[in-house]
Amino acid sequence: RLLPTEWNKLACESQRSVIICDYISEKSLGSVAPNPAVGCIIVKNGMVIGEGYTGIGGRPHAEVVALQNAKDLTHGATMYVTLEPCCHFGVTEPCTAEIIKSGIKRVVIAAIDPDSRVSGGGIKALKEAGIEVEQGIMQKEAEVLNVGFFTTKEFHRPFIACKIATTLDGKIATFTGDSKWITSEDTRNWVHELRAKYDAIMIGSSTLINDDPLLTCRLPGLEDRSPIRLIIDSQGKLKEEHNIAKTADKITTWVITNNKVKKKIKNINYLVVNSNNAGKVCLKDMASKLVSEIGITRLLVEGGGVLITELLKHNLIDRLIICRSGKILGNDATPFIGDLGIQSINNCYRFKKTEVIDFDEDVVELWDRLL
Ligand code: AOF
Ligand code: ZN
Repeated sequence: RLLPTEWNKLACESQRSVIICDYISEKSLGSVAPNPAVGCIIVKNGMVIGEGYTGIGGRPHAEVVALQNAKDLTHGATMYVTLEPCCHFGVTEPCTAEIIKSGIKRVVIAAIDPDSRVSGGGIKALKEAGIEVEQGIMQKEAEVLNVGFFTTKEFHRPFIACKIATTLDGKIATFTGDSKWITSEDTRNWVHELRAKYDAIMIGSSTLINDDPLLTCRLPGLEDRSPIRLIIDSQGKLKEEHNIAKTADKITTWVITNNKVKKKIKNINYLVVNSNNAGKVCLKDMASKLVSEIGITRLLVEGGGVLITELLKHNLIDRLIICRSGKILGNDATPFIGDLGIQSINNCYRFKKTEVIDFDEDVVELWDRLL
C-alpha cells in the first residue's frame, strides 16, 4: 500500500485524489459493517471543497457527507470516490440522485459496487444524467481496502484474518498453558488498534477457559471501537463469571453453537449453526451465517490453535497476522497450528508475505492465502 509520502509518484491527479479517498475511508473500517468503508472528495479549481467517508453503521454514505461538506460550491466540480455511488433507495435517496442534484460535472470512481442492487447501475444513472464518468482508477487499492465487503459479496462469508502471538519457534503457550506475555506491550497495543479495524473478534472455548479474555480495544480514544465478540462454544462453557459475560451489557457478544442452548446468559446473543460430521460447529455454515445473520464483513480470529487448525483445513483463513517474539519455548509447548497430516510439500497450505512491521522486540508479519 502506498504511503502518503509516496503519493507524488502517482502519475496523475485522479490517481492521487482517489488514493486520498482510500486513506480517508480507512478510519471507518470496522465500524460500517455490513456496508463498505467508502471515501470521497470533491475538487473544484484544484481545491478540495468537500470530503466524507461512510458513517458508523454504514450510513450516511460517503458521497452525501462530502456533498454536504462542500455546501453550495458543487456546481461544475469533480467528485472522486472509492466505490460506485449507489442507485438504490435505502433509508434515504440514492447517492446518484444527490450527485445529479448537486450539479457535479464529473465523477471518478475506483471500484464497481458488487451489490446486486447497484453493480453498474450507479454509473449508468450518472451517465444518463449527462455526468462524465471515469471508472477503474486505483481500483485494486480500493478493492484491497474493502476486501471484507467484496468477500461477503463474492463468497458469502467474511474476510477472515487470524492473529497469532507466537514465539520464535512458533509456540503460543508453555506446556502448562502459560502465555502471558509472549509479545511486548508495544505489539499488544498495536493489536488493540488492529481490533478496531475489524467488525468482530472470534475465539474458541479453550481460549475462553485458558485466558478469560476481554477482547476489547483498550487504547485511549479507541475504547468505543471494540468489535463484536464471538465465542464458539457448543458445550456451554461460557459462564456468568467470565470477563466476556460480565461486560456483555456494553459490547455485543454472540455465542456460536450447534446445540440447543439450555441456559442462556443475560445479554448474550446465540447463533445456532449446523453440525459437521464430527458433531461440532460446521465452520462453513458459521461463516455464511456471520454474514447473513450478523452482517460481519471483517473477522479477526484470536485463537486458539484448535480453531485456527480447523479454519485452515476448511480454507477459511485469508490472512495470518503473526506477531513473533524472540522467545523460545521448545517442543513441549503448544504450537499455533495442530496436525495437518501433510506428507508432501506439494500438498502444503501456502501464504504470501504481504507486509512486515518491525517493533522493538517483536516483528509482525502479514501473510495472505495463496489460492
Ligand atoms: C455508497 N456510498 O458510502 C457506501 C455505499 O443499507 P444501505 O442503504 O446503506 O446500502 C448499503 C449498500 O450501499 C452497500 O451494500 C453498498 O452497495 C453501498 N455502500 N454506497 O454510495 C457509501 N457505504
Ligand atoms: Zn450511496
